Amino acid sequence: MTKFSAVSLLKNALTGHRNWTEQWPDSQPKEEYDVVIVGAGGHGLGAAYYLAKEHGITNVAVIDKGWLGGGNTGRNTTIIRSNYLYDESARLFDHALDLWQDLSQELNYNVMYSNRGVLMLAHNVHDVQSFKRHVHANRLNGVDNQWLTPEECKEVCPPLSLRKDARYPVMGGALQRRAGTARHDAVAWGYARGAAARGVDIIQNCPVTAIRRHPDGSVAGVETARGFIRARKVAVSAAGHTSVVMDSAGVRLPLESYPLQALVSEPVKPVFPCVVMSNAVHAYISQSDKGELVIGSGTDQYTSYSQRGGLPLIEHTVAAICEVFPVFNRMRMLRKWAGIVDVTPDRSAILGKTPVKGLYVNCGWGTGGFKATPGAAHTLAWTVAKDEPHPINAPFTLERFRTGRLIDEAAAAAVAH
Ligand code: FAD
Ligand code: PYC
Repeated sequence: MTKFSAVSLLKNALTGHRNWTEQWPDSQPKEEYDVVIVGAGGHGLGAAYYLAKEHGITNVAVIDKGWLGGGNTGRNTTIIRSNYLYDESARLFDHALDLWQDLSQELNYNVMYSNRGVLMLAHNVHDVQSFKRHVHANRLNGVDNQWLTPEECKEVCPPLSLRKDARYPVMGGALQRRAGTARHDAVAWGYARGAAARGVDIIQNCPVTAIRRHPDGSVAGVETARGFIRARKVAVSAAGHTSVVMDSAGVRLPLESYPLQALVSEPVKPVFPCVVMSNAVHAYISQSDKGELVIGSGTDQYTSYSQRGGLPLIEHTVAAICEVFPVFNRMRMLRKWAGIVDVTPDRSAILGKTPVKGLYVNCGWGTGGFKATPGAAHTLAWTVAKDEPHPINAPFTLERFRTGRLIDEAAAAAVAH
């Protein structure tokens, strides 16, 4: 694997970029692996990377029904933050935020992490009270977050309108300065490259059709479009399709799958210096390095696997954005898309062991799992390697829906559920 450095970039620039070697091979499945991971999104690829790097487990395959990073990893609006309410979430998302800081160096791959700050706007008294509660809870957990007046919000984000007669007047905001964005594809590619360099097979265009179990109940392997693959351990990290895959192993998950949409505008010069989110209006916005405004919407009202999403939601989002940022009124939108997000009843992830020996699951990230990618992957790898919970993922069990020990982040979520 070529190491990226100033020297290698210069050398390849001088030869017209014709001599770069492939970043990961297109592997064919072997008959047997120690670990099979279903889903080559950031979470699955990251788990393979940490399994190889930190636990020395390299006889691993990551299998995807499509191309790697083509699921929600490549469809999200890349917002990274750790300002969740509950202690369990704060630990998990702040662990991820710590890993984001050095991820480019760790992977020798520029994931373009940019800690430009995430500002969550309050538009009503409930928002003000709820966000102030978050600020206090975050600070108790050592997570940076601060309350800003409307005028301070405008200083952070000059395009913001402070019109008092607006349908959604700005009454203040919570700013996490360490939060920001990263380049989503690069995260998948960086982990894929790092995992493949350590011997992991990445198998694309190969749907997993079922999980098979031994007569004693333990996991035996996966049926795929290219035949049966034996595995001592299987980890499922298939986002909106996780419940279907897990159902084939006889494990029912409390998940509902919805389309979540996003859209981008035509590119313009840098005008938007941070990320702004608004729970009340179900809209969030940042500007990509290419100059496009990246705008996120809410989830559809109905469960679906359509990967399109309804137009009325987009219209509502754009109307809200235009009211909060009238300066964008005349911008043209270029394209919209959706991803299928996996939503749990308490809007927190399920990450760890399952009742089936040798079967692990990482799902329920709903509208907010991109930011968790390094943290989820890192702790999932630990759990698969040691067959025990990591102290950080330990509360995120499937069991909690039976015992009632929920981690109820619904109110803290960024978008409509
Ligand atoms: P994915 O990247 O979806 O990977 C799962 C993979 O499993 C897919 O590649 C899929 O092809 C594969 N798969 C499925 N079924 C099978 C099968 N049977 N066999 C083989 N492979 C299979 N989160 C944030 O933190 N911040 C945001 O700003 C944000 N914005 C979002 C905006 C949108 C529009 C969407 C859709 C999501 C957003 N999210 C956001 C959520 C975030 O994208 C996801 O939680 C996260 O990317 C999940 O990563 P993953 O690796 O688990 O899943
Ligand atoms: O979780 O921060 C988030 C988020 C933003 C957009 C979608 N999810």
